Amino acid sequence: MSEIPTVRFLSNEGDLIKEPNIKPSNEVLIRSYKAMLLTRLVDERMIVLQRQGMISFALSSLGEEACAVASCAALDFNDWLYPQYREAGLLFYRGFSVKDYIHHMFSDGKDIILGRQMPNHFGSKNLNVVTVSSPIGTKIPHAAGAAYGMKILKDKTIAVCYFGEGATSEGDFHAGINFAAVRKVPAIFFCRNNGYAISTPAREQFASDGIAPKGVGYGIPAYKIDGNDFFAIFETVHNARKDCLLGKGPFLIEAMTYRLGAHSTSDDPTRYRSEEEVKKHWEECPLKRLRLYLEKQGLWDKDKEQETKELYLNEINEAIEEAKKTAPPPIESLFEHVYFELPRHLKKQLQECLRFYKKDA
Ligand SMILES: Cc1ncc(C[n+]2csc(CCOP(=O)(O)OP(=O)(O)O)c2C)c(N)n1
Ligand SMILES: [Mg+2]
Repeated sequence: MSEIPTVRFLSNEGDLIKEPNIKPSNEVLIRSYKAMLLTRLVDERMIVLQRQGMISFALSSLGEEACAVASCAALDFNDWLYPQYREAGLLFYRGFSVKDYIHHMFSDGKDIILGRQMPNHFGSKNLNVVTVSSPIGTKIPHAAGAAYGMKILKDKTIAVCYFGEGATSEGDFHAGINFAAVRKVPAIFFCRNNGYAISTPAREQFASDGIAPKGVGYGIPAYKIDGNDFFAIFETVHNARKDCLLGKGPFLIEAMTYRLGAHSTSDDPTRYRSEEEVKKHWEECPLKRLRLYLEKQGLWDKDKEQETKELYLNEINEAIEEAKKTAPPPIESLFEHVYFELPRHLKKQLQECLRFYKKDA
């Protein structure tokens, strides 16, 4: 069995065990910590709102926030991102507003994708973030194809595709990685191995030693990293991006992390894993590790933490109040943005819909 060492720099106590070669600036570290904190606070509120019946569904990135944020911080703004659904942090890092995010979670009339997706299936054309789709793994061939386009056009950009370890059991993973490898495209395939695909533990999903050896099988460089270590993610993604632009891509990165929360609001993890197991993984919490590091460097303290939390919670509360008052998307919007001219059969369906709506009003 192939042995790929795990890249790790940051201890659970927030000390650097060894110096990374590529280190983010203090400004990037603080911006990233804030994006991780914001992700956690928004996620917490969304789960409560779902329990109160205000929104239909919610997924959280609890314990995995560093994967999206540290990787995004190491990229260029023009790189295209293909997230799964636990990557809200990359939107916040790129400047997506809390209001826009919460309108999306409410699927209301101000949701930029007009309620056409489930909550947590965000996207932003302005921020080069391709909208999440529910079928697992489908974005892997899309990212490979987009990166091939970038190569042909000689763009100085790359595509980064995020997915869980469960997605690697899909055919799309193999088709996408193989295509990307053969065409030597500038892409990073970033796998968050959080130990579970809903209730199925990783040990029941594949017989290989994790995901990284699968990259070796397809002939591409593969890394295994501590996915809760901001510095390990930042350096690995930074180097992989640089090498992608030199024609040495694609890369497969397996980030070892842990899903501290439930899969989604439709899941009860107490049915398939113990509290002791979860408690043990809290020690590796990526937010705590980065906060302790920042505190030890004199870049953060209790007052800043308190002020930032208050600021974000106010922003979240305001956004929720606004979303509660926002009407759902107009029924006509269901028929928009696909055809330049609406075909006859859809015109008929639209008329029927409007008739029903009028009847209800
Ligand atoms: C093709 C497909 N099969 C099954 C599902 C149902 N499903 C939704 S999430 C999920 C687990 C995915 O696990 P993983 O890729 O490890 O991501 P994680 O949720 O752990 O972040 C499954 C099976 C789906 N959405 N799409
Ligand atoms: Mg998983």
